[in-house]
Amino acid sequence: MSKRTTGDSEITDLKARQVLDSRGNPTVEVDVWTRDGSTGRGTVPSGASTGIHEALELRDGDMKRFHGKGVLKAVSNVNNRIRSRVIGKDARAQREIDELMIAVDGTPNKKRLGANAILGVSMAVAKAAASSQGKPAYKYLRDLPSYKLPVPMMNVINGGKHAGNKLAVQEFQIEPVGASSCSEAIRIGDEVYHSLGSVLKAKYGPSAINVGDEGGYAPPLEMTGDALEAILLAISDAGYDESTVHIGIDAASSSFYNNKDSTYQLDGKKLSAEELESYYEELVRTYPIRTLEDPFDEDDYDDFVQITRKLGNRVKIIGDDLYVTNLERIKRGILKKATNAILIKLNQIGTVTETLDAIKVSKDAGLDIVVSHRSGETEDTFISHLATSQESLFIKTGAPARGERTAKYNELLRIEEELGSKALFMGSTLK
Ligand code: 2PG
Ligand code: MG
Repeated sequence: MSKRTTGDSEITDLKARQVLDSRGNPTVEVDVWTRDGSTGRGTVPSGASTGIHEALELRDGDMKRFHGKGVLKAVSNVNNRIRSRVIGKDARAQREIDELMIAVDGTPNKKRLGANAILGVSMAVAKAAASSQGKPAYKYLRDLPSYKLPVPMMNVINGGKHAGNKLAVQEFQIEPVGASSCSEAIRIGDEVYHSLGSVLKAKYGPSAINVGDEGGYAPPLEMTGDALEAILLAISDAGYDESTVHIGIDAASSSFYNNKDSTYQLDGKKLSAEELESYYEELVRTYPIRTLEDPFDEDDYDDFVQITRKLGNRVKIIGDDLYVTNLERIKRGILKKATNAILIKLNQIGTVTETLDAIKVSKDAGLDIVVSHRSGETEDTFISHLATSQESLFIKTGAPARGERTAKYNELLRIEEELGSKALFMGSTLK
């Protein structure tokens, strides 16, 4: 298509549709067009272990369609209420457009229009603006002379709500921090992933290499230690050691927390918060665990404070369900020194602008950033650009397997190639 005036980023149209995510659930996709013929597409992910404080994902509830999970209301909100207000705006006016949608919604958790409707537009607008400026999205989001690419945090064993096994811990990750580049880290992570497949198959039989929602293996295990032992063995079988590949855990502990008696159910035991903390300490002593996400329930700021005090000099304590990328909750955590790192998910809050604000405030307070996918994903690669532009320490986007996960890692490979000598690597800060 011949462009009229390159760089004329006035929005001429936008359109939403219902498509499927990686779990086969409906999700919102939005296309935005600008006057110079540029386009941007945003496809919205969806969580399973969603925090109770997240922005609302609007679903139809019509049990005759997609078992109630349709998103036609959200699609219609984009095509009607949002479209008429956004046409004519400059796609570069990200904040203005995001704030307009927040105002039209008018609720604290975006329940009227749906955070899925709003985010689809927000991401599509950012991508259309980048394309209109002739820039890759990472460069449009932040123009830097060089970029530090994130360390891949690859989820190689799935448990919790992402798998049909009995592991309480949701994610066991490998972090190839000792690599010299992001692409080398992806290669190392991939090699360890395949070694792990062999380890699990030999020990637990062929069905142990069936995979969970994020592409990690979902072996029939119950004990946290068994999963960690298998990963340790895989790291050495692949020819690496603990200085090159660290281990991370996302406990997603709200999923095994019982608020009636304030206990946590894992490894066949019922543990108090204090007992769980001692257990984490023991794990960190035994295994090269350097990141620990959501070790306690999403409202237990004080237990986060305790563990950060105890382990924070060696381990990144990451708040995910605790913060839900929400500025108010992040500020509370900063005041209390609840964690030393934060997980960032666009759809927890619902706009690109609020996500960038959350990153800025977190960074200014000295928190490390981990840009993250959701367990229900799409082919969208915006988070690879977001992580690169914000110099996120890690990118958490599942195993190096399944198209919706590899889409993000592959985009990082392309970004690194495009940047050439201007591509640096975050791993060097962690060795
Ligand atoms: C998490 C995420 C992503 P979900 O807890 O960090 O791995 O899971 O998208 O299901 O909330
Ligand atoms: Mg999490």
